Amino acid sequence: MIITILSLILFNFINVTSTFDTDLVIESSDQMRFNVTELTVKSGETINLTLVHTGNLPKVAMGHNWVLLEKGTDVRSFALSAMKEKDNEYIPSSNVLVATSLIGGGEETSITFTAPSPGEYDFICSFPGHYGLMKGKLIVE
Ligand code: CU1
Repeated sequence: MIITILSLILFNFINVTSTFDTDLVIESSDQMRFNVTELTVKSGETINLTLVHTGNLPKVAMGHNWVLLEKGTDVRSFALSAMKEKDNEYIPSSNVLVATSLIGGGEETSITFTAPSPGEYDFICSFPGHYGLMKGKLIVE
């Protein structure tokens, strides 16, 4: 009985300590879209974000990533500079808070980060030509 109780306590402890504050799953597709355009989190939370590519097209033709930009970033000029960063999976060295790897159809990738200070942040896919359709807001409360 005592062992059962102890193992339950231990199990719950392990369970709690290995869980993120917030798990977010974002789908992306061959139609060049994210399935969400607005996400809300709380400042300081640990976020585990998974980007899923539900399509079939390869990364070179329909690659997707999820890039969270610093507050106040000019999205259009950022996306134009990202186009030149092919060797770095289209991630420029400035204005990026967090970015996933670039993935193709059938793949998924995850990142863990701490939600920044309260405010609104733009997120995009920085693959050339995608930011016009693949964009949204992360709202941090
Ligand atoms: Cu994309």
